[in-house]
Amino acid sequence: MTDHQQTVFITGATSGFGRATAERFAAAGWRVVATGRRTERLEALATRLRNDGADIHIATLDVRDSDAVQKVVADLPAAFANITCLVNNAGLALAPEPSQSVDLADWHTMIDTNITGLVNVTHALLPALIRTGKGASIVNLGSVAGQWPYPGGHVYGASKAFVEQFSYNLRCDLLGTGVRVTDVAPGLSQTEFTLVRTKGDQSASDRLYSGTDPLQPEDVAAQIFHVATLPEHVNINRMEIMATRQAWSPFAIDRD
Ligand code: NDP
Ligand code: 8X3
Repeated sequence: MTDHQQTVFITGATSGFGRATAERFAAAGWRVVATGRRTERLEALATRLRNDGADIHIATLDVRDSDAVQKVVADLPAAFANITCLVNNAGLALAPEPSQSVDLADWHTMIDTNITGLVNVTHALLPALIRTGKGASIVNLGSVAGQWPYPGGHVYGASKAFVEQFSYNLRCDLLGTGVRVTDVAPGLSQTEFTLVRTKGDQSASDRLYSGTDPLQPEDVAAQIFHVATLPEHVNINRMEIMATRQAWSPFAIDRD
């Protein structure tokens, strides 16, 4: 199969990693299915990529709605129905405050999006991916937060730990089908992530990314493209990516 016949299905393609991933695969001649909730952003992306000669199909989609997910998959135009790569990217963090101060609705939104949404899309696309077989892949966006605890990480980090273990368990079940699964786990990355997490606090977002060199969406998109285009006998199980200027801190200790 040559590159230009391959199709990538991306969730959360309206911003950040998802949008950069759509651009990266389109530039390589892949057909792109770009989904997300903000239709006007999908339309702008489609116009831009089509002007560059790409084949792109857009669908407004909230991954939390399993009926809508199934309908988007069932309604894929024939040219976009043979999926080679699923990028489960849609996700968010909310409520950076400690667990004891969090609004329960924010925990539910993260679970519904990062866990339920991701399994909704995976379940709907597994038949197509298995039909593709060798060379197919599922790339799930985990996070350093799935492995490394930090204050205010609570349900967000736990949801990304789910993504990691679900990825490994999928690998077990998909053994023999040719379908690969990777948990791509970035650290500090400059996207709309912090704006969403702080519910629109642009200055908090600017503060987090200023004076350092965070990962950019294109850096992560390049690695997603890399794992999806490795030789078909190669599976990267987990890829953790950090900015060079990010590392770990010592344990916190409560003292008298
Ligand atoms: P952005 O906020 O820039 O992008 C998030 C994307 O997810 C948007 O396109 C948004 O689209 C989409 N999304 C959110 N909720 C839903 C939903 N219910 N249904 C469909 N789409 C949804 O953040 P990032 O690009 O940074 O985040 C992408 C992924 O990477 C997330 O899973 C995040 O947890 C993960 N990540 C981010 C890191 C970072 O530091 N930035 C580091 C590690 C992982 P729309 O609102 O239009 O639906
Ligand atoms: C996003 C990176 O460090 O804010 O997943 O959890 S972090």
